[in-house]
Amino acid sequence: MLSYFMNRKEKKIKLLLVNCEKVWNNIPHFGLMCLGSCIKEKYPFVDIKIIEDSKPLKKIIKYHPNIVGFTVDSVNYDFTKSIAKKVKQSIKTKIIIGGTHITGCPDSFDKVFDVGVIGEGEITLGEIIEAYKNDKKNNIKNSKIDGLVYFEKNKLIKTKPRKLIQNIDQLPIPSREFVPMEKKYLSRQLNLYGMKRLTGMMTSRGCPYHCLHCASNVQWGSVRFHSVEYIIKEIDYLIKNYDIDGLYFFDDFFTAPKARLIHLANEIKKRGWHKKIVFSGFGKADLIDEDVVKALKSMNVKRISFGFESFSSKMLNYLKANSVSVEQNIKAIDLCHKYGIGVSSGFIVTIPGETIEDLQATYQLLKKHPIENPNIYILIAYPGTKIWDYALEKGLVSKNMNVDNLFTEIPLKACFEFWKKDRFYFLEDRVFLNPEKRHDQKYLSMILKIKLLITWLNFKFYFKYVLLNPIYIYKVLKEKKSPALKILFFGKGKNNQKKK
Ligand code: B12
Ligand code: SF4
Repeated sequence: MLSYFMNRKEKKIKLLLVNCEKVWNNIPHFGLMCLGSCIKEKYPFVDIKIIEDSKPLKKIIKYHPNIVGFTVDSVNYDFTKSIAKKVKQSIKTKIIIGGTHITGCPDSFDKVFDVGVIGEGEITLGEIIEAYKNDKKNNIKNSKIDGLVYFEKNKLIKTKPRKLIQNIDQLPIPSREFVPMEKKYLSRQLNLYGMKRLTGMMTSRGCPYHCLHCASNVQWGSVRFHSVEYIIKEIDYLIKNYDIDGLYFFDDFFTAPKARLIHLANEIKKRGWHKKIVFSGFGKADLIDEDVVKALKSMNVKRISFGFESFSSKMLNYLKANSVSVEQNIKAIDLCHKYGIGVSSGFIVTIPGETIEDLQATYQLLKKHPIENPNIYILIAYPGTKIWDYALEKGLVSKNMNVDNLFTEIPLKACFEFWKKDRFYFLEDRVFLNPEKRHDQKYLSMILKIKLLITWLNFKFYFKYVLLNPIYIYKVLKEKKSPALKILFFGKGKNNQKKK
């Protein structure tokens, strides 16, 4: 009898899903939770564990899984490769890679991984596990599995593209049981708008727009929505299990479709959740009107994030392929403010062809229409995007480059260093997509002027919340060696300090 149970135990496959996280984050990785939940539902013989850690090596080796699955955005690719190499040297295991980077740039696939998963991962990962289980040598390189990339005798093989899951309501609710919600994620809160237990979720996959810089539709191809019933089930699960009081919708634009939003707002009100939970999420300005903002207000949305990118029409039209205008963006700010909803947005600089006048337009309009939580980023070419193709053509990027430097932040320290040393030190190791302006001091100082305005607006917004939350300050200081903080303040993460 004992040997029967031991044999059964031996047959369990240990699957470890890893995010070598770089950004200090209070939201667990959705992709990994989706994969874990799906595999748990369909393959009870698999033991699943998720690790999110910027130093995951010891934990991986100690756990000694049969299969390790890394999730990788471009900024994590080089670091993850180095971890995978050490894992291979230490234990016998199969290593899979999935996520946005390998989906956008399968040609950068490295031999340290056994296979790469391109695109949506739930079904592909299931088939990999079956292949592992059924093959005597646990071979997972299998031409019959769609959506794979791997090396076979030094030749890079890409199998047929994986078809998208059409009805995403079929997927189980991403289970947070695999991650330390209480100990790690829910305890990293800033008490913003009084929220102490904030988390996130997604109500759709993909975006129908085709902005030149964005990797969203590289990843998803087409857009699919969860039904209101599914969303309500997930919120209910989060309230019952984690007593959340804040919820961020990470969809590319959760305010659409309008009918779904209004239906959702009504269901939330019916349950009284608008009195308990502060909501926020992403919107697209061309889809915002008075009805939408009223629905947002009624369900207790306190802040909406947009991608305004630039207040120069020329730059905006270029990046967003004419899908939204500066006027629509300003109108969205005014409408949100009219209903007491805060606005946050990213602004992008170093766009090809951008002039000092374009930057001035952003500076002036932002001063005139201040928003609560703006951010500024340098333009980055992510694999698979149109900007990537442009940069490839100009010889600014390549599939074998060190993608660790594809970081968008302009560190605060740059503002001080620039005046001190008269140079833009943090840009030295970045891809600069507006090369003519790389050494134009006036252009660069205009960027810093916008950065300072943005820092000031954020300071005004966050000050009261930070003051209210000394525990948060303590935690940030405790984690001050974390890669995320280094990137925000100094422009270099722990993971990308060692250059090749
Ligand atoms: C939410 C989000 C965040 C959140 C992450 C929250 C969290 N913990 O998950 C935050 C705000 C922290 C964030 C940060 C950043 N993000 Co972000 N983010 C997103 C967003 C909006 C959704 C991602 C998501 O959850 N998707 C849903 C899940 C289900 O999909 P998924 O994770 O891709 O996983 C699926 C597949 O990829 C695959 N898969 C993924 N991993 C694996 C692993 C294995 C083993 C297998 C088999 C399959 C597999 O299967 C999964 C299920 O189908 C996307 C845009 C988008 N719409 O996709 C950008 C996006 C992923 N982010 C992006 C970027 C650039 C960043 C930052 C670098 C931004 C910065 N400030 O510099 C940081 C880097 C974070 C890091 N890796 O350290 C880019 C990535 C481009 C690229 N090529 O790398 C995207 C695509 C945005 C864009 N418009 O271009 N982000
Ligand atoms: S930038 Fe926003 S609107 Fe444009 S494609 Fe990406 S997610 Fe969609």
